[in-house]
Amino acid sequence: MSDEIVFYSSPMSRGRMVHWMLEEVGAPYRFEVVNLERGEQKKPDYLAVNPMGKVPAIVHRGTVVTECGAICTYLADAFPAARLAPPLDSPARGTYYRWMFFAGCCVEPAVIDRMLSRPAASRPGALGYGCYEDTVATLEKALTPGPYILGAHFSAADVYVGSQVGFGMMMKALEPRPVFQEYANRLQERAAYRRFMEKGEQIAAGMKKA
Ligand SMILES: N[C@@H](CCC(=O)N[C@@H](CS)C(=O)NCC(=O)O)C(=O)O
Repeated sequence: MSDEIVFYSSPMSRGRMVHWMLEEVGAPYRFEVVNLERGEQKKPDYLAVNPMGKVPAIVHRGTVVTECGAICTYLADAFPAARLAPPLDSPARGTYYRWMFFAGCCVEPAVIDRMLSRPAASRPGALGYGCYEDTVATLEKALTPGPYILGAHFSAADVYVGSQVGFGMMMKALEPRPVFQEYANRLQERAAYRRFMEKGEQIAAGMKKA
């Protein structure tokens, strides 16, 4: 069984989070471009990998993993030498899961709803994230004083939360509070972040030429 990670993605998609994570992990991976504009995500070959017809997805040691949060969590555990998750018996493990899930279940839908100017819910209590204001205030508190969401140590949770923060501010759907800006700047200085950006740009340029 191959140990290589096959990474299905498009350079201008949520797959960016996983691409960054793969660079943090440092394990060999093969980027398989799924061209969303050409609808390749809905073709049978790819639906056999992810029946949702969405990117990203990875295949590693014969197992398919989809959902950015799940993939980042999986990779941190599959490659412990990269030290991107607190040990299983550490109290920080609970905090780590907490913000991983908060990013996917609260930050992402709150930011996307704001980006799409979706009307406020008539019953905010029925929404997993409640309301945008509470979600953003909770996120700000979690990132204070930092420098990372678990405090002193960078982890996969920063890849996932930090990607949401960077994307939200870029789309003007997340208020550029100083805490968010400083956090995003700090993360973007990482060597793995720069590598993934450079590789992503090269892949995007190749797609334009093809
Ligand atoms: N919940 C998924 C969302 C994935 C997703 O929505 N991907 C978008 C790109 S950002 C996609 O593949 N869209 C193409 C489509 O739905 O046709 C995750 O976190 O991985």
